[in-house]
Amino acid sequence: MSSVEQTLSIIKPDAVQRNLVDAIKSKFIENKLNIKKIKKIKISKEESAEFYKVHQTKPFYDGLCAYLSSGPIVVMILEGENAIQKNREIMGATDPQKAEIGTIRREHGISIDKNSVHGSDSPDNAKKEIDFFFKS
Ligand code: IDP
Ligand code: MG
Repeated sequence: MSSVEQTLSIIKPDAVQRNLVDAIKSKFIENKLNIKKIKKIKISKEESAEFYKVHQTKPFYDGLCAYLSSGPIVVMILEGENAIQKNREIMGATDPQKAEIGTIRREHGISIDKNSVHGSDSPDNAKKEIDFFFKS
């Protein structure tokens, strides 16, 4: 059965700064995730805090919000079969050291906080996160 989904991907500041945007986009395209929309933006600390609100009780929340708003990011809508789960697999585990070989985080991530990419983790969050960045 076919289940074409959309998910939100973010290339985080560490990866944009290191010129990894094209390498990361290629990973998605190779894995049959189509880039439906893409834009490079810089968000405010307040927008970052709103985006990561689900993590507000975590000890790393303040650092996380400061980090995502620290420099330009690239946000994308990815579309394809099982796009949400597939993107999570292509990204790899949150901690680059624990991510499988060949994943974006294993190849490019610097640390658990500077782990190069974000990807929605469920259909509900994918919809919310796509609306957050692309609702006109
Ligand atoms: P995910 O990005 O793999 O979905 P989440 O648990 O949703 O991981 O965490 C969101 C982001 O918060 C991670 O991508 C990472 O940048 C950061 N993060 C998660 N756990 C830690 C931690 O223990 N220390 C510092 N940053 C963390
Ligand atoms: Mg998450």
